[in-house]
Amino acid sequence: MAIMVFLLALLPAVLGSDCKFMPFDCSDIFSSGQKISGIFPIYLAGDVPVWIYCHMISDGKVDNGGWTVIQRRMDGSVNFYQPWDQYKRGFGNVEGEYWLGLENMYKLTSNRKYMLRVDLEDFEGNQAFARYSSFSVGSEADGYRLHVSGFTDGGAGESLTYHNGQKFSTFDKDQDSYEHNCAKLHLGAFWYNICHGTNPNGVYLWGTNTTFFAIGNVWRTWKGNDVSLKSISMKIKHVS
Ligand SMILES: [Ca+2]
Repeated sequence: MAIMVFLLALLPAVLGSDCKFMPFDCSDIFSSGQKISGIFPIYLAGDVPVWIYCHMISDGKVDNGGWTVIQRRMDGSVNFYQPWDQYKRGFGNVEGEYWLGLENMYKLTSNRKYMLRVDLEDFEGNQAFARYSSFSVGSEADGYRLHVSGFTDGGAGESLTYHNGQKFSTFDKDQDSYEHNCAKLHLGAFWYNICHGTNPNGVYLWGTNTTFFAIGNVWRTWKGNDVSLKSISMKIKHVS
């Protein structure tokens, strides 16, 4: 009898730990049956949740699945001209604009293989995307170096491979390949080279602006260096 009571008392704890759904990314959430985009917790280390926006696509094709949104601009509500520490840890609002954080990107992509999709929209309502079959971010010790390859054109053209192999740079941590500071010149933070083909974390300029060179959240091969986009979001999906 005593053993029975003991086992019954233990049951909730056992069930609790066994049954608690702790998805690592939006692919897990999609696989669990959640097919509607929205905000969900993921667990990158232990039982501390990281809240994230999942973009769910059910097309039965290559994009089918849950996409973990690592960066999102949509209304200019968040200041993306932030220092290294913020880009490392992440900032913004999961309901709207945010940067997931380089350390979280490293945790994700060092554990699983991912593809990347970048969705773009201009202020006229035109949409395009670019997809890359491989995406990962290196460790902090390696400057959170970008590894991206395998481009497929969704109408946006190819503006990101120029950044492959670059370390991440912010205005207070210049790791670009230029003699000057790309983050300061282009008012953003990115895997700058000399300096960029796209500037997703640049200034939200509400469309065309030619006053300063390429400071907006631009994607050069789609709308050029002067047209800041209405929305740009970077999202990754587990490749099984
Ligand atoms: Ca430099």
